[in-house]
Amino acid sequence: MPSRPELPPIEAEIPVVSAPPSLSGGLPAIFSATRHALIEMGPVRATRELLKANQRGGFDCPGCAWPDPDDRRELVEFCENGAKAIAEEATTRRVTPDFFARHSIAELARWSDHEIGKAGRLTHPMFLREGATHYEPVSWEEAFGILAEELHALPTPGGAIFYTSGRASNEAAFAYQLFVRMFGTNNLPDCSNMCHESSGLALREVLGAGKGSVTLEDFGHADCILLIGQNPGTNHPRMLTTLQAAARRGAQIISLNPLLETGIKAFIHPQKFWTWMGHGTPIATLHLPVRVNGDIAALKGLMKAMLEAEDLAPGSVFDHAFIEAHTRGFESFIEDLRRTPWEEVLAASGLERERLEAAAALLAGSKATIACWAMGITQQTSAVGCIQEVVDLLLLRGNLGRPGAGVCPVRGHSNVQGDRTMGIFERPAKAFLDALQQRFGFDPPRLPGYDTVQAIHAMHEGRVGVFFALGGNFLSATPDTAYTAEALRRTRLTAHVSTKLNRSHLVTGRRALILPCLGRTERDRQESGDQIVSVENSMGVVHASRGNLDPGSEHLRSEVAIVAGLAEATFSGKPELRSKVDWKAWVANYDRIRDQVEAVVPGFEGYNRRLREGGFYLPHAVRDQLRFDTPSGRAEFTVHPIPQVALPEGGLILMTLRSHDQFNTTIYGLDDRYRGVTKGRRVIFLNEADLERRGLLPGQRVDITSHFGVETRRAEGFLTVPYDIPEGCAAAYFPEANVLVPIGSVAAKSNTPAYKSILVTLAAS
Ligand SMILES: Nc1nc2c(c(=O)[nH]1)N[C@H]1C(S)=C(S)[C@@H](COP(=O)(O)OP(=O)(O)OC[C@H]3O[C@@H](n4cnc5c(=O)[nH]c(N)nc54)[C@H](O)[C@@H]3O)O[C@H]1N2
Ligand SMILES: Nc1nc2c(c(=O)[nH]1)N[C@H]1C(S)=C(S)[C@@H](COP(=O)(O)OP(=O)(O)OC[C@H]3O[C@@H](n4cnc5c(=O)[nH]c(N)nc54)[C@H](O)[C@@H]3O)O[C@H]1N2
Ligand SMILES: [Mo]
Repeated sequence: MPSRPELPPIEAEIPVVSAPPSLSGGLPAIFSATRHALIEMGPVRATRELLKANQRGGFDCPGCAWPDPDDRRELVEFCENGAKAIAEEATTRRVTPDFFARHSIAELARWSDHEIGKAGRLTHPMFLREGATHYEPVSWEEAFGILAEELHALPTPGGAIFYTSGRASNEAAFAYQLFVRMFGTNNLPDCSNMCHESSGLALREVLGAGKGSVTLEDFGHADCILLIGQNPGTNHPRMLTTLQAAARRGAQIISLNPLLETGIKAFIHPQKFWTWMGHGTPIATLHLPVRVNGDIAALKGLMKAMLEAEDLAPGSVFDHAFIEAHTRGFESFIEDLRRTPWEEVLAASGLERERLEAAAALLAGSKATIACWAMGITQQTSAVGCIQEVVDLLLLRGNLGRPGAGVCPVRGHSNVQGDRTMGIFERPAKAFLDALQQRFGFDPPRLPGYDTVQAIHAMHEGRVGVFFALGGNFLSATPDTAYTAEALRRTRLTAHVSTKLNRSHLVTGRRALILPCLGRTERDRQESGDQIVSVENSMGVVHASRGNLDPGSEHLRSEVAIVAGLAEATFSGKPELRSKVDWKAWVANYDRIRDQVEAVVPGFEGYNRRLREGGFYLPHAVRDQLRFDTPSGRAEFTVHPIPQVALPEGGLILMTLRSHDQFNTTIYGLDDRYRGVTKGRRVIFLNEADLERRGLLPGQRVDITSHFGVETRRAEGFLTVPYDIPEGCAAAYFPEANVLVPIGSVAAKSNTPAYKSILVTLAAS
């Protein structure tokens, strides 16, 4: 087989499969977290760091965007996966110039993602010359010079793309988008395009605000919590504490998910020692094992059952006063619901009517309901419509803008929400650009830029000279890995600001740069002293983060300093732009950046002061005032058809998901303890009936072919794992399965890759 450096190599070792456990947290969580930390950091550094995560005066945990309790005093806000994320960054291993001299990029590409990640922290800026086989060290000044040279060589500013991953701080993000817009483009794709784009867009359309409308406190008042397409045990472990408290209070929790994820089954808090041996608090009151992409049908089923109850006793289920006062489109919505046949609901959702009715009864009896969701529904072709159906469901009982009720898209990256607030967006609002123009005295570009998928197409078509990334692992996170690799190779220069080595450094433009930066855990010392940065969590709380560890190398620069260096080099021959911002002064003291944010972005009054006082909530019209900033001034009921899936002969619908031992493309280890798979990741989870039907055995290697129109894509050597998953559905891990995701298969409107609806067929390897 020809070598494909863009793909993770097929593992030699055979994964081991056992029954998934029924409990999450508890002793195994403590052991797993501590082991990772000790291996990566050594005992002293490990203990010091783990105790500082999410504590006042410490750093924001890079693990996820779940909020901390407002008083942030409880030591319990430590979690297994947060510990792994910290260990990954605070590792004592180093990727030095000597490492790059010893290993060619061709050799590194044959390493697994796990091995690449374990190599350690990057220490020096590195350069890959045209045609070279090895990276070599460069000075920061040379690196900025190369970037400026390539940027100046572009025919138009639109020939450059500036990607962002969601770990960048508010300060770095604000400086970065300003530089990019002064350079002359809105080509600011970000990881959000692949993540909660569908949520932001759906919520803006129907509620006028694209963010979640609940606070952590609301979970203390909810009667019912809907968890849709989310695996909190693995991806937002601290959320389990919140859910556990709600369950103990008697709140009902309904999970809508093809899988009954272990974290949802039950949870023993890893730090409440006295419950270690107990049975945990049962978390999912009711589990609805929906078919992949069956959520619109399921939601319609829930609402139909509520409508039938309402018809029997008018006024007993729907909140007519709320509907009358605050919404639009109720009648046509109800008409459509009546016309939707139960048979279609049941066939498309794969659920039994009784179960839907039982869940509907819980929803109808709940005085306050919160709906939470994540990638299970945002990465479907009909994601935007599906999220709007979730809103319909809440509107029926007035579940918005009051305690214990509202929408809760659970964000992933720890500052993905903040980056958007700071203007990392390819389609910025006019008001935001006007504010930039007024404050900085330049004409920001007004045409929309490329989102992530458009960026890949543009590179593929040869329209892009420079690809720059502030964090992330673009090659492995994006869909259609082989196509994206071709796209990146057609650029003149790829440059990555990174903490760790990843596959995107190995599949490059004609030339490539690695710019190593400080991580969250590290002290950021500048001219005016140690700096703090700030981040915004999933619930719109802005707070400070301060790293305390010695930097991994003396050559690392902060993201703010790297953006500033890039801006200075790029604008050095352009005094009219040069004079707009004193970049050096911004680096010397980040308070100055925050003063500018305060002047440009609404809600940041007294930014520096309030940050030091412990943080603050950004305003939210729905949450604070029950105000809907839609064109009609009302919340909109909307109608969305049940998606029709045309499976190929013998086909399955495949979702790609995260194991318990990874953070996106960073593979911590080869175990998915919660799903009973260890020592390997190249597996495909299937219903036993589907195995039998295809004459396949458990533990057999299969090749997967994905189908999109006439196009096919292939991934080889996946081990079959019989699993409790609805018939006709399958699951495999991200990023191994990304090569199967067709670049053209995206969500309507949000253009988010449909990572969770890949039509596939299987054949024995
Ligand atoms: N440890 C750890 N923490 C993380 C991350 C990580 O990789 N590791 N990643 C971070 C990021 S960036 C994000 S966005 C979040 C992601 O957090 P999640 O969204 O929880 O992540 P996924 O693993 O993609 O899981 C999606 C869930 O959706 C379900 N699902 C798939 N298809 C469907 C469907 O059609 N309908 C329904 N109802 N459910 C479906 C799957 O069974 C799975 O339980 O986590 C963040 N936190
Ligand atoms: N098939 C499939 N694909 C998916 C998904 C899926 O569910 N299925 N999920 C999608 C989602 S939700 C997301 S958010 C994207 C994630 O896409 P990305 O955000 O692009 O990917 P990550 O794997 O989080 O990026 C990891 C890299 O970030 C760098 N890094 C870590 N910390 C820092 C830091 O502090 N600063 C800087 N500058 N760099 C740092 C390290 O070098 C590390 O290698 O992937 C998407 N891709
Ligand atoms: Mo994400």
